[in-house]
Amino acid sequence: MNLRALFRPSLEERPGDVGLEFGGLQCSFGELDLRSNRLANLLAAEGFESGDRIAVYLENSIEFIDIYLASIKLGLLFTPINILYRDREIDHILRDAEPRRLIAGRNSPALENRDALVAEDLAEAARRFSSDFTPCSLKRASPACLVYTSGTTGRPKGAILTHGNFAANARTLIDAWRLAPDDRLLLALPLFHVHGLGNGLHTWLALGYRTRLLDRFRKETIIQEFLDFRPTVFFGVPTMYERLLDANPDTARSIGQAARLFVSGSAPLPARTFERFRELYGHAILERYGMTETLMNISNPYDGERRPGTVGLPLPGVAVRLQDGEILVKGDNIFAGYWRQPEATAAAFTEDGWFRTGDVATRSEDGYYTLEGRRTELIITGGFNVYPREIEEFLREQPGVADAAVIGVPHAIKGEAPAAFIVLRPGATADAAELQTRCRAHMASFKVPIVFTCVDRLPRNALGKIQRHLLAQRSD
Ligand code: MLC
Ligand code: AMP
Repeated sequence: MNLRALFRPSLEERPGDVGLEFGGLQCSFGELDLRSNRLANLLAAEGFESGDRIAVYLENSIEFIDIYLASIKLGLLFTPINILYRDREIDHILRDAEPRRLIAGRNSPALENRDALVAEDLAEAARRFSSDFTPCSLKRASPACLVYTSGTTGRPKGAILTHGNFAANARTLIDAWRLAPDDRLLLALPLFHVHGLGNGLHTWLALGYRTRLLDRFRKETIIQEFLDFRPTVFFGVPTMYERLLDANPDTARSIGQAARLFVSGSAPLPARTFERFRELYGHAILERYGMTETLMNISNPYDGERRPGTVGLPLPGVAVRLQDGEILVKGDNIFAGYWRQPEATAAAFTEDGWFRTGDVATRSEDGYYTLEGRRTELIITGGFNVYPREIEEFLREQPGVADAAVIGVPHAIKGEAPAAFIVLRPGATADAAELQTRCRAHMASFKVPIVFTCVDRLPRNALGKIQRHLLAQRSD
C-alpha cells in the first residue's frame, strides 16, 4: 500500500465532504485534491522529478498540506525542516539532502540569504495551472519522506521513510486505537515531525475524519480550541498535557465528556500527570512509544489497562525484543535507512535485521514495557530532541570558551531542558547572557541552555569522555 492509496477513501471518494478546518476556513477533500494537482503541475514545471528532494520549512497550514500531497503525487522525497531551526541547522539539512528547491513561508528566517520558493506565492501561482494531474506510480518501497533526526554524532541524519512504512503505521494505529470516520481530531502538533505527520495527518487522510489543524499549539488558546471544536481524539506530547492541567475543573470535565481518546508520546508522560489528567478530564491518557526511524512501536491498549509509567504492549505487526535491555524492533513500519549514510544504517541494524532503537526498557511479566533510559545522551524537551554534542560544539566555537558540556536537567513543564557547563580560557570572563544570546541566534530555541555554570574543568574519565552523571549531581 502507498500513501495515495491510503488517502483515496477521503481525497477521491468523499470529495464533497469538509475534511479540514484551519484558521476559520473550511476545506473539502475534493478541494485539497485539486489544489495539490495544480501545485504538482507547477512543481513539475519548476523541474521537480520523481526522486528529487523537496525541502519544506513551513508552519502548519493548508499550503503545507498542498505541498505534501503534491510531493506524493510527483514521487518526491518530502523533507520537512523544524521551523524552530536557525541558519546552522537549516544549512546542514540543505547541504545533506540536496533538495531541488527549498520552500519556505513568507517572512520566515529561512528566506534570508537563500534562494527559496515562497509557499504563499506558489499557492497563488498554482491557481493558473490545470487541476488534472496524472500521479506517478508508487510502490510500497518508494521513499516518501526524508525526516532529519537529531544525530548522536551531533549532526542530524536523514531517515528515509517509505510509503509502506507510513501506510503500515497509519493502519495499525487506526485498528489499535479504534479511530473511525466519525471521530474529530484536534491537530496541534507540528507537521514537520512524524508524530504530527504520520499519526495525525495520515490517519486523518486515511479515514476522512473531520480535523481542525492549528498553526501551532498555544497554551493561551488551546482550551478554547477544545471547547469550540469538541474533538473526540487528541494526540499530544507530555508538555501539552501539562498545559491542559491548567483548565478549570468544569471546563476540563466538559472537554473530557466530548472526547473519546487522548494519546501521549514522543517523551515520557509523568505518572503524576496521568493521574491529574484522569481526575480533571475523566480520561486515562493512552501512552505509546515511537521514533522517527520506526514510527510507532509499542502502545498501551485501547481496551484493557492503560498503565501509567509504561508504554504498553507491542503494536500488532511490530515485533519487539530486548537485547541487553535495549529495545530491538522489526516490522513494516521500520525505515529504509539513513540518507547517504550506509555505515550508520548498517550500524543501526543487527545482522538479522532488527533495528536497534537505543532505548533501554524492562518488560513486565504480563508484557508491558517500561522505558528506563537511553543508550545515548539524548535530551527530550517539550517533545523535541536535543543531542548535547551539537550544543557543546557550538559553545566551544565561542570566544573565551575552552570547553563545554551540556546535560539535561529536570523541568516541570518540558520534562527536561538543556543546561551548560563552561570552562573559560585563561583571562576570559563569563557572560552567560551573551552566550545565551549567541545560542538563540544560531539554534532552535528549545536547544538553548536554560543555565550556564562556569567550572574550572569538566569531569572526564580516562578515555576523555565527559562524565555527565557527575555534572548532573552538581546541578541539583
Ligand atoms: C514552540 N514554539 C514554536 C512552536 N512550538 N514556535 C513556532 N511554532 C511552533 N510550532 C516556540 C515558542 O515560540 C517558544 O519560543 C518556545 O518554542 C516554547 O514555547 P512555549 O509557549 O513555552 O510552549 P509550550 O506551551 O511549553 O509548548 C511547547 C510545545 C512544543 C509542546 C508546543 O514543545 C512542541 O510543539 N512540541 C512537539 C514536539 C514534537 O512534535 N515532537 C515529535 C517528535 S517525533 P521562545 O523563543 O519563546 O522560547 C517523535 C517520535 C514519536 O518523537 O514517538 O512521536
Ligand atoms: P525522535 O528521534 O524525535 O523520533 O524521538 C524518538 C525518541 O523519543 C525515542 O527513541 C524515545 O527515546 C523517545 N520517546 C518516544 N515516545 C516516548 C514515550 N512514550 N516515553 C518516553 N520516551 C519516548
